Amino acid sequence: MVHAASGAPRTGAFAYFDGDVTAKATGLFQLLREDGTATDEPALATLDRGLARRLFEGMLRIRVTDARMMALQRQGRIGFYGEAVGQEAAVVGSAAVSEPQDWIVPALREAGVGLYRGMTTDSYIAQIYGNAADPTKGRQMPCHPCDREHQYVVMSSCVSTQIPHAVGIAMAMKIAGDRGKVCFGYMGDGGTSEGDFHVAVNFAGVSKAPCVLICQNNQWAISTPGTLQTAAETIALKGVGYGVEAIRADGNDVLAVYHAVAYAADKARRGDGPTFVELLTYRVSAHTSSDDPSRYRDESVTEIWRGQRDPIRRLETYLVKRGWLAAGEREAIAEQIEADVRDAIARQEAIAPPALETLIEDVFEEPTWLLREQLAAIADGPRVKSPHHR
Ligand SMILES: Cc1ncc(C[n+]2csc(CCOP(=O)(O)OP(=O)(O)O)c2C)c(N)n1
Ligand SMILES: [Mg+2]
Repeated sequence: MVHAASGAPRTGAFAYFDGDVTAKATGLFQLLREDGTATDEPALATLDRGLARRLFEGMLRIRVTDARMMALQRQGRIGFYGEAVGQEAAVVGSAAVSEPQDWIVPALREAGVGLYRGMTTDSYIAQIYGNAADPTKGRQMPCHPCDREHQYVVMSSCVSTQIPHAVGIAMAMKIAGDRGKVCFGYMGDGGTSEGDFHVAVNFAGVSKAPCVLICQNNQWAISTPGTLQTAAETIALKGVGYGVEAIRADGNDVLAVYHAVAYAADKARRGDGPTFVELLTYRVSAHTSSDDPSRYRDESVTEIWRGQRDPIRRLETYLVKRGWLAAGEREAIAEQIEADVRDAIARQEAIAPPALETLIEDVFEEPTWLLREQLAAIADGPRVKSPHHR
């Protein structure tokens, strides 16, 4: 919407996309400064109010849901959780670009993309509990959600194995002549050190696959800091090495994320090939509920990202100044989300685990005698009942 018509040079902040290949991969595209002021007011003149509010609501949904899920984990009601606190702009800004016909191949922190596309809170929570309403029948770890209807593929626990899948899906779309569809593949900074990343980006470039590969550079891979992850000046430059255009943007500026990813997705929809987008952000949370980052990093740095660099507050300040968000409205939206999440938890906690027979389903059309015999043996044996399933 704010991009110049095809062929015409872009102006103002958007001229970033017409810059030199290296400049785009080493600079930092930004539309909102840390204090919520616009880097280029005219560039935001045509910003859609509804979109801006959806981005805000989407970020708050992740923030509120994550907080509730972490509380459940600490109470022993779910086994495991990984938050995306501080990374909401990267998640939601990119999700908002995707269209229903697109495919999403996420990494660890993108459950919010699924939720933004329409995965219900109930389905998300059912998958965390692994109950009878869980579409994967309790066979996944918590925090590995999927949503077939919204073309949101389950995340891969093995770092970066999903990137060849994302590129492969895009290559298949191209072979099938599916113009206008994009596959979004996500990864973390640590993911870019894996062989699979390099194989995938290479093939994306060679095949001109209609994909947008998005790296959430949150500067940590569990306890490995960015400085020990790569000697490259930026992660985006790794795309340039494979002939894939790379864009580096401020991952805590949701408007910058949205426009950088929109630029990349428009290009893929036109048939002009892949883009690698590096979104600079910070993992404000622990790696997961099993981690204690105070043992390996200076948490005073984390506090800077949690406070003055918070992506939600940045957009909030801008929206309030533009008259698009009333004072106190944030609290009202957050309360509504909180109520939705609490209701969904109550519903899902009341649902029993998947039926025992589901253990032997989906492998053979007709379960073999051996599986049937094993099931009978389990059914006769003692069963441990979860205290949370009534
Ligand atoms: C192939 C593989 N190696 C190691 C691990 C253990 N592991 C899980 S997440 C992770 C770090 C991932 O870091 P990054 O890609 O930056 O993503 P982030 O967690 O920061 O979102 C590691 C090493 C794994 N799951 N798979
Ligand atoms: Mg990381």
